[in-house]
Amino acid sequence: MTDRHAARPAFQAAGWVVLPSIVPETTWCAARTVLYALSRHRSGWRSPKKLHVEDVTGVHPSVNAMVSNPAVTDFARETFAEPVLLGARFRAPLPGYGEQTLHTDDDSGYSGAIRLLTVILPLDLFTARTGATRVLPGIHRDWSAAVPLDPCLPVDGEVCVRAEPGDAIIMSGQLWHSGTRNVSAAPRGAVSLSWIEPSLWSR
Ligand SMILES: O=C(O)CCC(=O)C(=O)O
Repeated sequence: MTDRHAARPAFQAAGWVVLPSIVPETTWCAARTVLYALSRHRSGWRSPKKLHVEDVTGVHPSVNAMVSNPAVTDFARETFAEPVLLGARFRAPLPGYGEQTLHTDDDSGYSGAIRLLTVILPLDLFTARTGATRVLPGIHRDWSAAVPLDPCLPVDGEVCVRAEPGDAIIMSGQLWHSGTRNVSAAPRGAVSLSWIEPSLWSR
């Protein structure tokens, strides 16, 4: 967990950082209730492994408040010349699921200036038990050779990100990361945002 002033250098060194307690409890509690209800009760395609709402923009004022969180928006403004919020989704891996092969959200071969920020806003505790995100710190290190195909195998150097509802986990699009298996008895929900620098995606 990082204090606000140390967040930028920590992010630059490791490619990820946690901004603690940036969403008020009343906001994330209301958003959590809305998003769990929406993901469970709407019609349409459903995954047996996770609850999800692909686009959460405009669904409720509390969700809008999370999506437009000022601390996250400021972080995007400090990172990019002309930041654009590309998308906001809700995902909650169900008990027994959530493990993923380590991946980057940007093209794993891309080594230019940062052009994608992934922001995860937990709505439940992120711990090793609930299937927290794991990261391989250091965006300039090529981890591709170390990444096992089996998503449950740990990798030397990985960090399991502990975070609480109200925090924001901010990751470079070039950071290797993945969800891990949720071995708790409840879903592990979060809103995730994609912020981009459009000028670096136009070529
Ligand atoms: O569930 C997580 O913690 C990470 C999710 C993720 O990396 C993805 O869906 O691409």
